[in-house]
Amino acid sequence: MSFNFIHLSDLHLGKKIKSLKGDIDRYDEFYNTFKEIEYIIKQSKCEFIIVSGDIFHNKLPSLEAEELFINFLINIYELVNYIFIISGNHDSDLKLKNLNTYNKILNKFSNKKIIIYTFIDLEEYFNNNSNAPYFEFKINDNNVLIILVPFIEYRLGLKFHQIFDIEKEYSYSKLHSILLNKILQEKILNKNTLKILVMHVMLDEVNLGSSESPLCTNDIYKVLSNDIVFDFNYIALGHIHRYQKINNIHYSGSILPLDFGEDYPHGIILNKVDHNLITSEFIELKSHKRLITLDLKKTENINNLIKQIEDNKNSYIKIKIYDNSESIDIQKLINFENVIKIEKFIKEDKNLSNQTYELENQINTLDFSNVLQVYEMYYKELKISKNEKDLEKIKPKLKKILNKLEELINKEI
Ligand SMILES: [Mn+2]
Repeated sequence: MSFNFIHLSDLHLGKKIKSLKGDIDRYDEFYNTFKEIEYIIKQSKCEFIIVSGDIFHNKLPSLEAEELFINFLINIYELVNYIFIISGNHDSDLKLKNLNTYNKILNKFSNKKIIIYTFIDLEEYFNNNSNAPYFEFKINDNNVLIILVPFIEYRLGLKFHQIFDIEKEYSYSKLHSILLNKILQEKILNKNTLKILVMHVMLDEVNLGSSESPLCTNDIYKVLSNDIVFDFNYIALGHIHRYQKINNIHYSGSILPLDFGEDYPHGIILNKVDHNLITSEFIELKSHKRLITLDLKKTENINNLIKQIEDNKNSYIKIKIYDNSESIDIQKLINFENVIKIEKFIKEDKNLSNQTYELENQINTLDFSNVLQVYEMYYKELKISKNEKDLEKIKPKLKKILNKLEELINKEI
């Protein structure tokens, strides 16, 4: 007997786009995207759904964001038997646990289940042996085992070093491997069991999607695929916003583009299981707007640029212009409703590479009142410094950021 399940991730409900016309709320796009997903769930007759983290963009989501998610759960509740959810780096564990209240109410009327697993549960499991991170159930004659490992903040991961009495120098990646070993130890794995692992991590070989939090895509957070593979039939990952598949490891990506770096297909993964053989299909979601970047260097002249703005009425547009570009009537560009961002690049040092040039411009226009933005710059800087030789030239600016950062932190404390 065969059955289906769906894997989705990185919803980031409540994420807004900053624009020169104010913050753009994307409630309608999220709403329509959920309608699309609900339709796919209904059509494909799924047994269960996996959501691998980052439900809400903010730790304190707005009422609208919460309403979107609760309505989604209610709408799919009768269509599937189980909904598995883990927390991602953007989620507040307590906020997600609160959703269990709705679950309890819904459970009164049926025996379907929503299982929400956060770091709090994982800690409890290893401390008190309660709240196990695995769930076993039967679908017809098939045994299914789901293992849920929520996002572990680096600093909090150190707690497990004490619990297991493992050496301090164990890496974040090794820690995941040890956790999985401990969890799997308790299971007698039957050959006929379909084994699925759900996690919110950055693998060493991924292709980043652009708007993942820079704090959590730092090298220390890298997990080696060899450390987590074991013999799972399907590994359902979240955290990276670009859909990708490495053997049996799947990132479904974010359900819609979250910033201008994410102009690529977004969707969910529909899986058909037949005798423990899984066939996966990426289904693209289309009810969101695209976030398009138009670069005057590429469009060559202003007339082409304007034509492209007009041709893409239903997209959000960012325009890149340069100090050496022909004199441009910026107000005329801003008047187009779909133009929401204009970036002007000023090249101070002609020998800088384009990447460093962009970075330098970002530093020049940086608003130091925003501590988080300062952090982001710092980490972006770290990433670029590895493959760029001209770091020396922007080091004074980096120093400026660090000084400012120190100043801000002192003020905050
Ligand atoms: Mn995410």
